[in-house]
Amino acid sequence: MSNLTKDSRIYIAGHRGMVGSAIVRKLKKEGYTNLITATSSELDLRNQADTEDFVKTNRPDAVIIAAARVGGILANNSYPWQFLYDNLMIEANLIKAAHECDVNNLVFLGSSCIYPKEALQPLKESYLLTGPLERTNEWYAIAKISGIKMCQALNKQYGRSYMSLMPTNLYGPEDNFDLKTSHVLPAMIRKFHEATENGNQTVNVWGSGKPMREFLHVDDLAEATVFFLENEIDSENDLINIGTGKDITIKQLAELIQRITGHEGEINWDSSKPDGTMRKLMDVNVASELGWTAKIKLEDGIRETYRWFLENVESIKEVKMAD
Ligand code: GFB
Repeated sequence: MSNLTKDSRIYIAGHRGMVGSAIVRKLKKEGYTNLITATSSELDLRNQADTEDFVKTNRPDAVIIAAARVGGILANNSYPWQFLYDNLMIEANLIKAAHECDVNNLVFLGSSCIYPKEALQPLKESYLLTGPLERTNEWYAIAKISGIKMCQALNKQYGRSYMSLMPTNLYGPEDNFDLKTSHVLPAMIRKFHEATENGNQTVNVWGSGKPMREFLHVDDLAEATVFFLENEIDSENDLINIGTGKDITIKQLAELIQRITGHEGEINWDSSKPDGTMRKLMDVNVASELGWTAKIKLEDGIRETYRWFLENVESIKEVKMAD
């Protein structure tokens, strides 16, 4: 990556989602003036011809792939076809169009669920494809692994330097707060908030509370994306983990959010819902050796996200899939 100037043309695919909108905010803050975006009604990234036309017409100098079909454990488990097909098509169309239009800079965003379920912890980049995946999200994981491999194939065969960044579980403003499709952190913010409003009702949360998760504020990911876009990275590092290197149990997360929202009732664990993988802590040494580390502390990030939730509580959409 490199040779970008503040007037370089940067296409952010998925700019309305939590990740894409954070990247747009960060790029604007850094003074980039030529940002290219399209909503899903203007451009369906699953359509190859339309995606190629869009990239050809707009001639970006850089492409950031933040567009994806995303969701929490239940959505992943319930919609295997959409999570596999939509993500494969979005990535294949964008990566191919970028290559054919001779776009030099490309960042592909994935997820920590690409690593094997039983891999050693913390998860190093080199553990990719060393064992079976977690069943609740193997469809999404296989699509994201394919995106990494598409970038690596172009790097190997055509000398591209397309980069894949793998963030851990993300949260922040613009997250999906729909209780059926969301991830745990926004779901808990909403559940504890609503239970508190309704006289400290019991809060139902899923699984055993024992799994451990690492949480990264989306503004940290946006900073990492811009950092790796701007800095020339050795071709050996075309897959980089982006996380905090620290995790907590789901039970600890529930207690933290309970405290932040001021809830004074009981917590009930619904064991009919899946736990998913027991642990997926990122090894973040490669990113930190290259000069980037996460800055936002979990409690500060949750407080800020809760403020955003309160400001937007009326308009929070029922179902929000990234576009
Ligand atoms: O965040 P989450 O949905 O996804 O769930 P994953 C994390 C853990 O929180 C699981 C528990 O053990 C859930 O059972 N949990 C407790 C809850 N209460 C709730 C709740 O109210 N809602 C939700 N959603 N969970 C996803 C993958 O896995 O993480 C994706 O499915 C992707 O592919 C994403 O990798 C980052 O962390 O298990």
